[in-house]
Amino acid sequence: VKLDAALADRVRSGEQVAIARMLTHVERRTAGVNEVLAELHRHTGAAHVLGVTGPPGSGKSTLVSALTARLREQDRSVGIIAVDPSSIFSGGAILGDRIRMSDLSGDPGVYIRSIATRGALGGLSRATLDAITVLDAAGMDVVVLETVGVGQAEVDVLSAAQSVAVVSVPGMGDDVQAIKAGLLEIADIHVVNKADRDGALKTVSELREVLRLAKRKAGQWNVPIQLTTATGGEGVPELVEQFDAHYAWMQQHGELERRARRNSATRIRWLAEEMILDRLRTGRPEFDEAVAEVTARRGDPMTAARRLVQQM
Ligand SMILES: Nc1nc2c(ncn2[C@@H]2O[C@H](COP(=O)(O)OP(=O)(O)OP(=O)(O)O)[C@@H](O)[C@H]2O)c(=O)[nH]1
Ligand SMILES: [Mg+2]
Repeated sequence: VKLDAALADRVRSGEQVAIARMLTHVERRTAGVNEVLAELHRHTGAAHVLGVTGPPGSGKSTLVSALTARLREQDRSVGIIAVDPSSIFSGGAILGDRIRMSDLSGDPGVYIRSIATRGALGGLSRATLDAITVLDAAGMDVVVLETVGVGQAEVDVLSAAQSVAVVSVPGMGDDVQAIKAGLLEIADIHVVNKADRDGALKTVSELREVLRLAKRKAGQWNVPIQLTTATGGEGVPELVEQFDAHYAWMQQHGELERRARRNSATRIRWLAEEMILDRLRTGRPEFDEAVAEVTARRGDPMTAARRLVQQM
């Protein structure tokens, strides 16, 4: 597949076929994809980017599906990126299948894409961030990122989200899983899903206690705890309201701008790191030469490193 020059415009007009093609280019790193992404980047920033994370099987995909249905009732378009259908392990259905089975299938206001990790974590982060760019530029009102909350790369990638919901479920041991997984700091909203099960209120009070101990500073966002039953949709309209309230709060308090800057910094840093590491590979003549030099004591590591960095 080759990249055609009109692709950026077609993505921007929200054409599903163009979005799909562009995301394939993003995953395959087709030659010329960076130029199209650069063009698209200028037209981003309007979408509200949500992150939904939590332990495997906690109901993230079911929740995202219910959330999407609610947003569609409000006539908002939704782009969904599911990072790694890890459901093979938890027995949950792959998000795409879930949506395909639901009323949302064939809805032109919904676009869904799964990105497989394939063990390449750097690649995962980049493809995911670029996918957000594509869906944002395509005019999606809301972009939802579903990632399982295990592994640093999955957590890192959530820094691209503006509002992160961390999903917990009742009865999975003594401690709230979100705390164990180190997801507490990134939660803008806590969701206790499977509220139809015993122990949901106990999980809520455990979370409340943890949040109390974390001692919110004056002027900080007050992290809410939302009970949901994703399978029946209970609590989902309220969750949408929480996301909207968080967005409004960020706008009013300069937090949206602060997160945008953080996101830009992260993206530049990740890309630059990738480029630098690529230059410092065995097989690169200037790198091999430096290695030979230092090994033969004709040069020292610091001088060699400085020279290589300056050459970049
Ligand atoms: N009882 C109950 N079951 C639920 C609820 N939400 C989801 N489930 C079930 O929990 C199982 C896992 O749901 P998924 O939505 O696939 O969970 P997930 O977190 O996306 O799973 P992974 O992507 O594999 O990590 C499925 O069998 C769902 O039907 C709920 O609110 N109540
Ligand atoms: Mg899932």
